[in-house]
Amino acid sequence: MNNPDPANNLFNNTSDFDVEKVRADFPILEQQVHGKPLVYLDNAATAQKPKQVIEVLDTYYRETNSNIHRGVHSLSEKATAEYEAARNKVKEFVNAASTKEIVFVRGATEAINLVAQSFGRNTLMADDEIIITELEHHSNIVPWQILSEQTGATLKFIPINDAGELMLEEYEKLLNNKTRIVAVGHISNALGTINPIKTIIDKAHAVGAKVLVDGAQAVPHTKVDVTELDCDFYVFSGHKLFGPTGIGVLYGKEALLESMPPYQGGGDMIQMVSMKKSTYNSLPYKFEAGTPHIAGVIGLGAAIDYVDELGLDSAAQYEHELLVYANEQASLVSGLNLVGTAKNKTSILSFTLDGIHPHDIGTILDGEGVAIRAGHHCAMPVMERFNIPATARASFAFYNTREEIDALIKAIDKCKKVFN
Ligand code: 7TS
Repeated sequence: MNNPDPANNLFNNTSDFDVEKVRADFPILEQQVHGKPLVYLDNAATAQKPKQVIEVLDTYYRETNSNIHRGVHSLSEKATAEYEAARNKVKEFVNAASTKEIVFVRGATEAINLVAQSFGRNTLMADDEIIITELEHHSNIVPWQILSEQTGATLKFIPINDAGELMLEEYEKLLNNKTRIVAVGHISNALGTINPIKTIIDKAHAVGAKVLVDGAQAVPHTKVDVTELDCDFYVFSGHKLFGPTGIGVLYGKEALLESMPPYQGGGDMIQMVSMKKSTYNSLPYKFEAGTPHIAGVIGLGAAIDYVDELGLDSAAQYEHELLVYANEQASLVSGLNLVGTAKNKTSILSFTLDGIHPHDIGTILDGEGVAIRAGHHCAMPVMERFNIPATARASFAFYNTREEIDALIKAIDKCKKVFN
C-alpha cells in the first residue's frame, strides 16, 4: 500500500496472526444468534471485550471498589493507585509527554464538547474560523456548530471526492490567518478512509491554528503517537478499543490544558472552595469533576494492556488482509455498490445493494447471525455527499475471520434472493 503520510503507518509489518487464539479471549463470540454462529461485524459501533478486561472489571468490583483521591483507607488507596496506573498506561499508549495531559471523560463525544466549550468558547471571536470535514461523525460536527452559534465564528468544511477522500487542495484554500481550530477525524467511521492527519496538522499549525484529532476509529487499528503527530488535542473512546463503555480520553498539550478553564464544576476539580470563590485543582484533575468512572478507567487500562500484548501492528496487517479479501469477495456480487473506495482505508466495508434498503439488508443479515450496522452511521453529510439515505456497513476487528466474510457474502446473496 502506497502511503506517504507517516501518521498512516499501518501496514508495514507482516506477521503470523493466530486469530483462533485471539478469538478464544472473546467469550461473546462463541454464541449463536437465530441458531447461527454469531458473526460480529459491527466493531466500528463498539468492539467486544476480551476476558482479560472482563476479569479486571469483575475483580475491581469484588475486591477493590471504593472512591478515589479522598479516602485514607486501604481500599481507596488501592483504587486510586489502579486508576492512576491506568492513566499512565494511556499516556504511554499515545506517547504523551506527561500524565497531566491525559484527561478521563465519558468518550470521544464528551472530549470534543469539552474542547469546544472550554478552549473554543473562551478564545474564539466573531471573525474567527473553524475548519472541519465532510467526513466527520456528528460528534465532531455538532459541538463546532454550537460553538459557532455561541461565538459567531464561521464553520467551514473540507469536501471529499468520489472515493471518500479529503480534498486537500480545498483545505489549502480554506486555511488563512483567521483559522483558529481544525477538527478532523483520523479514520472515517462511515467509509474507513484514513486521513493524512500529519499533513493536515502541519498545515494548520503553519497558520497558527490548533488541531483536534478525533481518533475514535483509529486507536483500535493503528499505533498513535501524539508527540510525533504534534496534534494539540487527540480524543478517543474506550469501548471501541475493547474496553468498557462510558469511558474515554482527552489528550491535550499541557500548556493548552493549563490555559483552559474548567468544563464542569464539582468535587475533585477544586483546590479550595469558600462561599465567595473557588480555586481549581492542578491538571488533569481540573477537568475531572465528580466521581469518575473508576472501573471504566481501570478496565480501559486492561484493554490497553491487551492490545499492547497482541501488537497493534500485526493486528493491523491482519485486518488489512481481511479488508482486501472482503473487497475482492464483495466485488463479485452483482448489484453491490461499495461506498468509500479511498486508497488508504481500513476495516470498513460500506455498501448498498440495488433495490434493497440498507435496513432490510441489516434485518436479513441478522437472521443469518451476521451483525452489521445499517443507517447513516451518525455521518449524515457523508450520505448526502453520495446522495444516498444510508449504507450497510460491515466493520472488522482483529478477531474476525475470512470464514466470517464468506458468511457475510452468503447472507448478502440470500438477501438478494429474498428481494428479487
Ligand atoms: N467519532 C467517530 C469517528 C466515531 O466513529 C464515533 C462513534 C464517535 C466519534 C463518537 O464516539 P462515542 O463513543 O463518544 O459515542 N461511532 C459510531 C459508529 O460508527 N457507530 O456507532 C458509533
